Amino acid sequence: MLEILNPNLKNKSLVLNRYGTNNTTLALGGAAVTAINALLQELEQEAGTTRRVFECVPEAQLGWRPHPKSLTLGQLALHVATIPGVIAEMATHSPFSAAPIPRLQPSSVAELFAALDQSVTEARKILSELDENELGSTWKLIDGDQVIMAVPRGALLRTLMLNHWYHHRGQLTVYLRQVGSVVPAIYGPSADENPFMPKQG
Ligand code: NI
Repeated sequence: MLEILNPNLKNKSLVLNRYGTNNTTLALGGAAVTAINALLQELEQEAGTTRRVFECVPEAQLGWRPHPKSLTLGQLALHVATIPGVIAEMATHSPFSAAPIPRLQPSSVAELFAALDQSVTEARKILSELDENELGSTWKLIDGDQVIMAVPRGALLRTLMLNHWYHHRGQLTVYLRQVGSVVPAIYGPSADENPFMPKQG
């Protein structure tokens, strides 16, 4: 996050190479897929995993928070639910004016699933309509006449729509452990779930 705030860092050129207009296809097993299709596939896969994490959210604990400075379990889960749609939508507006993020408290787990479905539908639609060349164009976040962030649109989608989504989902699993719920396997086994071990008996 800090790296992409500074447009002078070397890292920026790596991002540009990856999403630049001259190199937007990735060869995978002989078949060329576009960078947008790669983002779309990842979105679908991770939406499924996020639903599994939401299945472990206990409704009675939505107001729990680990520290006075932290979001509640419900606020954090709702943030996770809305990230793909909100960031994809932001990517369609440049310059985008910075505004405080509302921290809404959901009253049910059903609300989380509904918000996630809506958010993923929105992100899917925006990505599907995006021109591959637009991934390399610069997206700017501004506060008045100050530029806070300037990155290629593809980098915004990679870091803020996806990586930032996983960051908060990982944080959410720590909350789940702390409230005594089940922690699902995500990229590897958890103490409660190990899909990689053969079933016994
Ligand atoms: Ni966040």
